[in-house]
Amino acid sequence: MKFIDEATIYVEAGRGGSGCVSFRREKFVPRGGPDGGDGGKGGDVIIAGNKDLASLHDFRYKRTYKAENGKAGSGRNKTGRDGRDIIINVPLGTVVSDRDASVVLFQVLKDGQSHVAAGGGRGGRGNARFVTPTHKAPLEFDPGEEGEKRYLYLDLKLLADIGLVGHPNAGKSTLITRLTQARPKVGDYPFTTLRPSLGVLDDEEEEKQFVIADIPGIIEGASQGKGLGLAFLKHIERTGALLIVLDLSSDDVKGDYATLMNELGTYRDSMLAKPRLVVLNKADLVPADKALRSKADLEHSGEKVVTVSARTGVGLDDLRVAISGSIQSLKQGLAADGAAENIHDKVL
Ligand SMILES: Nc1nc2c(ncn2[C@@H]2O[C@H](COP(=O)(O)OP(=O)(O)OP(=O)(O)O)[C@@H](O)[C@H]2O)c(=O)[nH]1
Ligand SMILES: [Mg+2]
Repeated sequence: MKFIDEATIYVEAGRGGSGCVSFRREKFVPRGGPDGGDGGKGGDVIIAGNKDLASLHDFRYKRTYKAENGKAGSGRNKTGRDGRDIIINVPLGTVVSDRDASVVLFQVLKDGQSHVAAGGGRGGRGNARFVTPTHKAPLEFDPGEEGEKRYLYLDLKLLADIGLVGHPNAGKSTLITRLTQARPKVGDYPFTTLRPSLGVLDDEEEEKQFVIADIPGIIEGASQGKGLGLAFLKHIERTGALLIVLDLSSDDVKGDYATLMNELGTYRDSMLAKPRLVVLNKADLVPADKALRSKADLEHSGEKVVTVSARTGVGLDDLRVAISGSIQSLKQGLAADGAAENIHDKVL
């Protein structure tokens, strides 16, 4: 099944109920005072975060959402019932914009967080409201107000603390299976991963958890649309840190690194500003001196480097420690900035 992370929907709030024109009828009172009630408010269209959703797949089939209209008022000053709201559930990380995606309206980051995407119209006033000392039997009333209607563009950007980036086949998915309980497909061919997935890394010492995102591999020219392009990078756009995964058995590890950095920077400068850790993977396939040389090269470029074999497990403990260290310092940096504690709040 294709992973759906974009959708355009149409939402329409309910219109307000009409006000009522009515006069009291009582025995022996041929024409009582006005008693037409107000109309009820139209229902709102509400967008709410739901942690159990993982994609925008549902929106392929249902694209129009209408809330109920308010009911008309009635005699005896009875106000019409409000229209029922409609709640649209979206996965956490959904960014909601106007139709052409030019203005971000809000983003949904927490379970249960809700926003009114289209407000219901006000109910109209009944004739009882139009009474004045000189106008005792009004026939006026307001029709209900129109509900808001608009197109919305939904863009899912997964929420994770750490993003894995690397060329296809570098071992990103193997790595996430070793660090977390996530089980993405692993294959000895490029572009095994076709959709992003998330895993949770338990940091037992700090009693914290980090969410790691695995995305499809990136190749040279990805910014021009080669391979799967850079579209999946949006899922790690909001992560606090990156793990750059390189294959030690490649002929040109440093060149691979340069290509990746170039593609990341082309996508967005901010990708290169994130704290990162370089993971040299597949150490089991190369002689120790080659691994050491690659490590020294990259350290020379100012990188923090950890050498591992996702297959044999060598170096994974060091990697866990390094991850937890870099995330801790990131969190401290954010706290010092007076920013929110949770790095999920550091968005856009
Ligand atoms: N020898 C060895 N093979 C590895 C290691 N890590 C991963 N592999 C193998 O490398 C191949 C690619 O692994 P994946 O984890 O699918 O690579 P990926 O980076 O997720 O690839 P894409 O999803 O295509 O981008 C698989 O055959 C893995 O078994 C390692 O440390 N040593
Ligand atoms: Mg993969």
